[in-house]
Amino acid sequence: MRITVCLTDNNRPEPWVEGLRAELPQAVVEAWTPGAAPADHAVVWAPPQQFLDEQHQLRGLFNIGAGVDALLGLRLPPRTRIVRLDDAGMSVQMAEYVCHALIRHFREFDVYEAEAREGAWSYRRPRVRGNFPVGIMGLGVLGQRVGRAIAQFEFPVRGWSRSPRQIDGIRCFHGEPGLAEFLAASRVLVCLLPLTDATRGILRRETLSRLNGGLPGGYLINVARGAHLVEDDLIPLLDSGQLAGATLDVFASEPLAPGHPFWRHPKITVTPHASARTQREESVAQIAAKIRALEAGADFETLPGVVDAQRGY
Ligand code: NDP
Ligand code: OXD
Repeated sequence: MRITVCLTDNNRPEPWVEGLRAELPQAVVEAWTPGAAPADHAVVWAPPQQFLDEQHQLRGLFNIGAGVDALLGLRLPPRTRIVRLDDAGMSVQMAEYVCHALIRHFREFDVYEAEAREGAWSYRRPRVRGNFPVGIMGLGVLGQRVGRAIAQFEFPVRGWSRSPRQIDGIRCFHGEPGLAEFLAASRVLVCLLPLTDATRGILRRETLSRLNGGLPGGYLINVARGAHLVEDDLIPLLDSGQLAGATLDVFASEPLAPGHPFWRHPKITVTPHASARTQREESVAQIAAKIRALEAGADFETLPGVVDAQRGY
């Protein structure tokens, strides 16, 4: 069995090659170079089209992230199946990030930080958490973990998915018909959707204005993909007060350009696509276990994280 590793965006292939060699000693594992021998499986992040054109015999294309939008934009060999990371240490990080952003906003720690810098000793009036229902778009591996973490802080939690879901502690909505009600019932909106044709641009003036029953004071946390947000719609909503603020980890173009208005807007907090980083050791172990199962005769459909290319996630 041959495994090739092709990573872009500053991800070094060497540690992945070493890790996979240690986990799968019977396999030939190499970093991809143009013209390399065809492999049975590949471990990738945003590979170039040339890679897929050359590697026409691939069975498994193992993505070292959860989102596969970059892969679905490419022409894949006909029998290749995409397998994404299934949590692999990301959901707990996502829960930390979202809880931090939510609590920082709810408890007004950003205001305290600014006042402390001025040497000001002043209290904010306590807010009522029942008035801050949190809506999570996407109730998959990450969305459910985030929902559980938020519920521990006793915020009301709502969730929205494509198909109906029943999850303890989360009031669930689904599909297009459930979207308006979900948004109206949420004040803080967390986006944890995959980027697909159906979800691109879903965070826009019309949807964001529905938060909090249409009243001012909604808050956006986008940790999914930049293209979920119509960037030009956000600043007018913040400047008019319809939205109280936004924490953004992902952007239409990354890295965020130096002059982009999001950097300096007082109601926007920017982080550099850092909410949930791939944990290499855990991910190598997960991918190796899936390759072992396939080589032992398992069907792709039995593996967690196999992508349905039609659905787009
Ligand atoms: P999952 O595939 O486990 O979950 C996706 C969820 O989105 C499901 O609940 C699904 O609904 C729902 N969904 C998909 N399409 C629609 C739609 N059209 N309408 C309503 N709901 C929809 O994904 P993960 O939780 O593992 O990851 C989510 C995303 O998070 C990734 O795709 C990636 O883009 C992003 N991410 C960002 C990171 C970062 O560092 N910023 C790190 C990791 C991931 P259903 O339950 O019905 O299938
Ligand atoms: C992912 C990411 O999809 O890091 O895993 O964005």
